[in-house]
Amino acid sequence: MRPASDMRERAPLAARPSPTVTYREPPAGPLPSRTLAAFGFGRAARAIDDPRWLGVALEPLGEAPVEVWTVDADVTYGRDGDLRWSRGGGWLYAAVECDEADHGGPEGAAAHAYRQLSAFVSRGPECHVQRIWNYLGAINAGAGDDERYKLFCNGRIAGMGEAFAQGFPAASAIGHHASEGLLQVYLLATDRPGTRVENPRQVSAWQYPRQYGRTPPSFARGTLLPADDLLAISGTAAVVGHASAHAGDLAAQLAETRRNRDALLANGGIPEGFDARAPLKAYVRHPADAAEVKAFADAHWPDAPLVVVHGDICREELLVEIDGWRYR
Ligand code: 3EB
Repeated sequence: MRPASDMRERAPLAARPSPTVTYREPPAGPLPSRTLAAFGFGRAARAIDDPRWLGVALEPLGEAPVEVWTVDADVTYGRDGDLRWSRGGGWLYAAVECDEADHGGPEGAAAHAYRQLSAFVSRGPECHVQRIWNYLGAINAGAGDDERYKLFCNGRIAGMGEAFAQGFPAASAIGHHASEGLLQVYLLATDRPGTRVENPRQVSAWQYPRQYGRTPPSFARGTLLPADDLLAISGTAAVVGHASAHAGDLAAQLAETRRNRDALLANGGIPEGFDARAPLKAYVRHPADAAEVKAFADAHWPDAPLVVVHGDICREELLVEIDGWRYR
């Protein structure tokens, strides 16, 4: 329950505009004061000693820009154990990086990361988590309920706690090829609730049947941010109903993914298509497929900035997943 005073304060205030998300040349100097977070991709990315910087453990396939989140306010930031945070203009970025070896494996590490993030988010005004990213190694290793992704899902729900009691955020969960025990989780939260958007073509992930693991994945297909100006789009793949479609067929998976993305926009009341302000990220299981993925994106979303990275999708038969943002 939120205290009544909070409700009174919130009602007359308009939600503040969403951060801008852009792909840019790597910054030459320190991060600007209105940068909420900045992400480099892969081993070659320059490390910046700033809590707002995260070196994402996914190798770029082709161009390697830096992803920058900018808010319309000065940003404060700091560290708290293995958590890093920044806040400004009603927005909060928080990230945890940890080693599974310190937490007994993928389940314990996910529980640890989510507990840290939940506790931190619950302490401040920006307590509404809108979007979260998860990168773990060897995501498809292990059989049946012991597949590492499924263990991650068990730990994620265990650690979520109160901060996620109002519903799950939009999310991506991707396998990296850096050191196997590394878990990276980072989020965007804000001081007003957003609106979850599901996809009528897909069973909501938290309602997936038992065959996908003991714990259904805890994410929403998308979140419309509080100012109603931006849809955060979860990792989207060729899942129809709850089943994977077109196992092993990249072209068909891409077409199905596009239908899913279009259906999500339509259901969220967002104009169709992905324009120059709609940064997209494609996670590709086989680096040799990157060119076809890029050609598909160029054909259908020619204006949308695209980063392609080497990342494994959480179901072994899926070859590609695409997430991103769509400003109204
Ligand atoms: C799917 O639709 C594909 O576990 O957080 C997509 C986005 C997927 C997020 C997650 C998983 C997650 O089920 C997989």
